[in-house]
Amino acid sequence: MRTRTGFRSVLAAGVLLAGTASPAGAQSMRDVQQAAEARGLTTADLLAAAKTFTPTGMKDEYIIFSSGGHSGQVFVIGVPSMRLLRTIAVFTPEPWQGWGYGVGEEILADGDVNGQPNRWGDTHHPALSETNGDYDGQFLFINDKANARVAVIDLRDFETKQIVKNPLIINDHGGTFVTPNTEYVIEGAQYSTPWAQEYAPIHEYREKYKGSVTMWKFDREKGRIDESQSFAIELPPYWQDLSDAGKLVSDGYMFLNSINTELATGGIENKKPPFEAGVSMNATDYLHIIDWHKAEKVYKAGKTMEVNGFPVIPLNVVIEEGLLYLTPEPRSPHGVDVTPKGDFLVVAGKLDPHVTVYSFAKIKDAIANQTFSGKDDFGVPVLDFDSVVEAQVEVGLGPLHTQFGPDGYAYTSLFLDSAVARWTLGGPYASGHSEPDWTLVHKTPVHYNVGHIGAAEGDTVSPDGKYLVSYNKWSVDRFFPTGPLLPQNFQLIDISKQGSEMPVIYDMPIGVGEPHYAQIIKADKLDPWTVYPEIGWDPQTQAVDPWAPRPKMERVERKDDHTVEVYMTAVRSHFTPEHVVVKEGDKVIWRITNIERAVDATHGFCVPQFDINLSLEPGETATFEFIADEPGTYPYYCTEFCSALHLEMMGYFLVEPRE
Ligand code: CUK
Ligand code: CUA
Repeated sequence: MRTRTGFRSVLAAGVLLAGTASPAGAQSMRDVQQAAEARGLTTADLLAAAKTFTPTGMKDEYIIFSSGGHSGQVFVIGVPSMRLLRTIAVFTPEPWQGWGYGVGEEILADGDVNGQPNRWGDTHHPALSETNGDYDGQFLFINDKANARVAVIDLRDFETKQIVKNPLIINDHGGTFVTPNTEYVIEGAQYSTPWAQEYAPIHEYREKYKGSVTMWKFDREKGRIDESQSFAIELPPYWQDLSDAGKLVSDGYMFLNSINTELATGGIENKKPPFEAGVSMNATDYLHIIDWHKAEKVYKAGKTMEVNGFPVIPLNVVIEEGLLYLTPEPRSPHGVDVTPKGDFLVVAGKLDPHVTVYSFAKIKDAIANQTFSGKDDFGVPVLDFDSVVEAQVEVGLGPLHTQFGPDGYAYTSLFLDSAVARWTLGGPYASGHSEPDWTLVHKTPVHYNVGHIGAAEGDTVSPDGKYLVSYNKWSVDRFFPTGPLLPQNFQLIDISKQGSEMPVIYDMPIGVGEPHYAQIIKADKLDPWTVYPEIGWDPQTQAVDPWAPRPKMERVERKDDHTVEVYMTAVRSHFTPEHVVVKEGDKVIWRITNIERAVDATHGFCVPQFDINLSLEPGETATFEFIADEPGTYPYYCTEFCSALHLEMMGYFLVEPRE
């Protein structure tokens, strides 16, 4: 709340500073004072502005890659300015980038679901590629929860290169996450269904419905997921949820939390417990502990079954080979996050005010000594809870997700409290901070209902601290009300100081999607191209296209009675050729190269009626095809205001009627 004290403290600070400055300095201090007073700003506000205001030309220190929720896209945001720099079109066509209107259609079509186009996605968990457990800035992966798809984005040009549809499952949620050297992109399932979209009545849930996690092999050389080297692991029909890969001491393992170990099947309309009650009936669900190094060996030894053409390690083999152990997780668990050294796993129970911290060393001991409290209904050994838990830390209501700082602090989002908790990790982390081990240190209120949080490099082996972003679900009263649909609110929190100083320093309304997780990478780890490496570059293959039109080779070429090829170049401020004449019903194969080498000299290209709309970045070549089935006279033109004579950058596409 703003009070008059705020104004007075601005005045006091101003007077203090003015007293020590030169006359010109004193005048500008008075200007600052006046401007602050006129807008009702406190000294805390001025300090926050000084930490975040980014004058023209100054670059951001960190870059956020945020999921876009059911917008199906990824957002790129600078920190600390909190400016939206770009959207990356992924599962959803996007006209500004020319994604899905002549270009990108084949990649989008690879994500078709049994031949049915689904031109949107529900993106939740972006994962940056890692080398030795640290972001390397090369690739970004993201899931689509709605249709269990995974996309690969190349960070040289921030464009989607591949979409793979999981052949086994309908939804995913426990992904994407990568192993420490990006050997695999992990995709945990969510709502159990029979394999491969088969029908089975709900009363056959226990027998026919499946849980799973899919290990997509990543080929870094090719920059693509290699489906032929990928496999899945069958799990009990729980709803596997968020997952994380082990690192350093826990490398070779992965951890998935789960809900609905009750096997609830809903049916409120038939007086059955509704899902929300049925799924939270038990006091605990199961953390899944999976040895993926061993699973990879089992897969390579061929101990798999084929489901819909995809290799799956069946649950009986999973158990026999000791690939999977469970251990209880309290009260509707949501996140599981591995600490930077890989030695602890933090699980938050949405209905438990504590986070539960598991020790990886204790888990290994319990597995070696078979310290089981029993088996689950499907025969999977359950590690004794007390034998593997290191600590339970009371943090507040509705804990969801945890991130880490460099100084032994952990941060947990509190959905119900609308706050971010700072607490201390124990053991080897104790030296980094002055508080006792495993203690809540501070809570910063956020606005409102935080889901995920992201700290700078906060889930790597070496977190940076400094900044944390609270990805809040609701903004309520924070911004001008844009009708009943309000933006979400990303709040930047300064975590550079220890103890209880952890202020919110910026609010960013995010009115383009409903993000879930986001990762924050140091900007200098990214090295994107400013123009494509050579003229005639095809971003879909990341290589020069031998067919790319070049200057002096522009032409319209009739191949046969029903096929015409167009070779076109674009440069400020003309397309060559400027007349393209075809006959009604012709198949038109149109190639176009932007031959510019200047940074940011992007040309757009559209052909009305035929739904063609491209963005051609400097050096880029694109090929699209369509049937000229509507005779007429169509101006094609450049859609990017590229030059003083941009409006003249056009031509006529003439479709002659056939007799
Ligand atoms: S989930 Cu959205 S707040 Cu999909 Cu990662 Cu937890
Ligand atoms: Cu090219 Cu406008």
